[in-house]
Amino acid sequence: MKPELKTRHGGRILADALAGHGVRVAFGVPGESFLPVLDGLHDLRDRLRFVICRQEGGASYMADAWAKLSGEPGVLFVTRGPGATNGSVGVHTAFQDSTPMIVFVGQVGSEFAEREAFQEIDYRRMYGPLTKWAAQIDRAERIPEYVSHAFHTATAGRPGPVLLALPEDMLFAHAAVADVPHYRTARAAPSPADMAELERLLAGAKRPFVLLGGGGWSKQALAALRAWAEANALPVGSSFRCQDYFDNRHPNYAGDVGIGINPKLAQRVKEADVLLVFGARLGEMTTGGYTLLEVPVPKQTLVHVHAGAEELGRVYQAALPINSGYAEFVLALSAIKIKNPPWKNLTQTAHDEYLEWSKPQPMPGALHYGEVIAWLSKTLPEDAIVCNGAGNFASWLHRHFRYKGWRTQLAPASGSMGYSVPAAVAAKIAEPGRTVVAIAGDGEFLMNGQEFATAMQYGAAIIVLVVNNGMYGTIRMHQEREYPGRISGTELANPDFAAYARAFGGHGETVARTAEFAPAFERALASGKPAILELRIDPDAITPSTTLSALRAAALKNRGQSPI
Ligand SMILES: Cc1ncc(C[n+]2csc(CCOP(=O)(O)OP(=O)(O)O)c2C)c(N)n1
Ligand SMILES: [Mg+2]
Repeated sequence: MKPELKTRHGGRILADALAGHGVRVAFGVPGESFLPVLDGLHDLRDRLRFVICRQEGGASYMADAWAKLSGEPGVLFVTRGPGATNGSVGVHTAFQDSTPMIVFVGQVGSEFAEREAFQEIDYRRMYGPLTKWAAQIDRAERIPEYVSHAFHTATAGRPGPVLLALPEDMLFAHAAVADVPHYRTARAAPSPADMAELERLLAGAKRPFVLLGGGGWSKQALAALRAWAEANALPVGSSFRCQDYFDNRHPNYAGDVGIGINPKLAQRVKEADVLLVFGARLGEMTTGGYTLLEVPVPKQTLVHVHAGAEELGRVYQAALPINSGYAEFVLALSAIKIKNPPWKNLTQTAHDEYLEWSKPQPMPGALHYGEVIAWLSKTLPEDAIVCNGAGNFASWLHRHFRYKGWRTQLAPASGSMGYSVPAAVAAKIAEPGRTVVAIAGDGEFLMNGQEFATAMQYGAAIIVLVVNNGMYGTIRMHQEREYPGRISGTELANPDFAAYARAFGGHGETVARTAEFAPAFERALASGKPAILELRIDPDAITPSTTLSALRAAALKNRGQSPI
């Protein structure tokens, strides 16, 4: 049967194309550059929700968080020039985090192209290094083809963002075109020879270690992986900000291989004889700055499984590189069972060491933030989603919170600030029945605190914890190590965060003592509104295990000076 040709303007063709690929939610900030798209979305408003944000940076993080949670590409609309520049932070995050995303950006009409017309940018050049593919649709009748190409590229191999620029005259133009069916992503699978070699390497191992991470996993694939790790008594670690890939309470869980790694775990990874890396890229944060594995040929026998062929051998030469999708890989893996593995006790020790490491340590001040995280870990429902961006406040969360299931963590492996609030808004819109908590620093929060208005607008009752130490603490920590006592560019004067919440119509409270936290959290939940709890912590408490004053004293001692 011949596909039906329908005459529509470009904006409607685009909206229909998105709906055809299963898009239910898009994020963005409107611009006059894409009015026909807004018009097309108006026709589809019962099927495709356009979530309007307050800043494109927030919108782009929402698209990333939505994609992480749903497994489908996040869709973002931004206007030309200023919208495109504001939105870049979430696109970079999606690139580093291997998150599928499709970005649509307005473009000047072709009649003005290349004059540096109002807000004109060449997006192919600007977004070239931040995307898997950046292109421009010049003819309305080719929209279905470009959009289909975009979905296939964003989801293929190592997932990532793609960008399509939309010249204004192209969107206004009418064309008679047919819609295309839903995209279908091809996945590589391991060969029987790959799997036989993996089995042989594992059978000869004494101290193997499994490291999980990367984009493109699913709940089902991880459940099968877990069953396999159990059957083979293997210790499993997660890469940076992928801590929800393996239930942290599971006796095989060994901890996260990221920033602030447990030194015993770092040693374990270094001393592993066979290192089974499934999905992680082995980036700077996961390799302790490329020290846990030697570049380019690691001492460990490296089995590196990745969905993107170009990631194999990028830094490390694996003894056995396998290019495969994870569902396909885990299916083949389940046939491998080592009898009486000699490493059983090591697996148990690894978990015991994780439990010991994740216990809160003493900390100065009346509000013990580590105890707060431990309380949340015990009290929140198992499927609660916890979102965070970059900052030292996150190290308590990563260390003391036990992530219990797939996609209970939304956090940027790109180490980007400002992610927590927009990610939480997107998560609550995606999954209104789940408890969603954003954990932010005082610096991190105000990078996208304006999206609290989006939470209000869509009734997304998130709970934001603002961990206030009055500074860009992470940078201050590095400063005290490198230039002790010379505070420069790291102090912050903050607003009353509880009053900020109330100004938007939300629930706001300030917490200054450990015992005040649980009742305040319960009140925030009971309010049914988006809420902010400001946690006033002692600024000296800079990480879960050290203080600023101790760092300064140590740095001065190293330089042969005494503390001032
Ligand atoms: C978008 C962005 N800008 C700057 C940085 C550099 N940076 C990393 S952490 C940090 C400070 C975070 O401050 P805050 O949120 O208050 O957390 P704290 O470290 O004080 O706990 C900065 C400026 C970054 N990672 N991302
Ligand atoms: Mg701070």
